[in-house]
Amino acid sequence: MLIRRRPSWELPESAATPEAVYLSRRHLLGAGAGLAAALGLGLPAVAAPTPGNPDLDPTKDLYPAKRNDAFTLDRPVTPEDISGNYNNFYEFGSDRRNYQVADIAERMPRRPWTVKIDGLVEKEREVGIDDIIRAMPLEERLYRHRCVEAWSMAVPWTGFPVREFIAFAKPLSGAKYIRMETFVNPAVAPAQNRFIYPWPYVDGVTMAEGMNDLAFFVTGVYGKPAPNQYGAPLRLALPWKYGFKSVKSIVRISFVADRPVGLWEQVQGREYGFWANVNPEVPHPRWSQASERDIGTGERRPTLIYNGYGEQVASLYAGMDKTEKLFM
Ligand SMILES: Nc1nc2c(c(=O)[nH]1)N[C@H]1C(S)=C(S)[C@@H](COP(=O)(O)O)O[C@H]1N2
Ligand SMILES: [Mo]
Repeated sequence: MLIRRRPSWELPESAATPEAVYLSRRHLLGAGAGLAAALGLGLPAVAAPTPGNPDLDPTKDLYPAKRNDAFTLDRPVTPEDISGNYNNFYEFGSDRRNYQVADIAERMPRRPWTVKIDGLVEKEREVGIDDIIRAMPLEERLYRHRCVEAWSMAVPWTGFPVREFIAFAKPLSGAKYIRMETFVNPAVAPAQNRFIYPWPYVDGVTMAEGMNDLAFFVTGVYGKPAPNQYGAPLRLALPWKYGFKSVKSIVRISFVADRPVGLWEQVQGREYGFWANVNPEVPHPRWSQASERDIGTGERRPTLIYNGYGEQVASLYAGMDKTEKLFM
């Protein structure tokens, strides 16, 4: 008999605001343009829909998905106009602190989009994203997100457990890791024209991590299909790890025998490793990880081991700290 204990991260959900009421600042700006046109200021009355407009998403009917109440927060949900305008998505530029990343990302077409499933699987195949999303049990989860740069947010993701995708992909027993890869399309992602990073963006997890209940594939946010800057149409959310592990806009998922080398590990292996579990006591070589700035409230708060999800994931790493750098 399995008795469900109340895990430590199920803290009282002090101020998780119903996200449906959030108004996107960028949409307000759009409304402003319409008003300007009505006043005869010569701007287009209706902005042409961009290829990345989530309102045109063919899976829109699946939202909002039912919230899974097992996942609660100890802090307010970050307003969409803040989390949606403070994005690390280096393919679209490295200045996350203005509207640039979101605006440039919105030019990326969301369809057609396929995901290649390959490596150690029963049958390699390339599947349309809608066929994946419609085969999966979508749910909403409130998750904390901790970037290695010492900022954090709390977001209502919609998606499905990685475990469900593993069952869909049918890996062979030799598969030990799941490697995930982002698109390469310099025509829409300007930074991919510059050879500063070894594109595509890659990262991965062990099979055991992927099977953990917390490992989540995201398709939506704030009760609707995710706008591109969040990593549409498919991204990872691994809330106990630093954010760079959560690969965005995935086009290829490979089941492999060898540990994949992530983009950040490849370019800066002394600072970023494979495990990247959140730990306030292990500083980044260039800054402390003891606390973080909540981009929603602006408050500084103490960082929690495994970002507060230790009860779910600590056992994955039992005894490994002797041989592995688990926290970088
Ligand atoms: N393809 C890709 N995925 C990525 C990144 C990126 O630059 N490219 N940045 C990572 C980092 S460092 C973080 S913190 C999160 C940011 O997700 P957010 O923009 O939704 O906050 O995405 C991660 N996934
Ligand atoms: Mo990050």
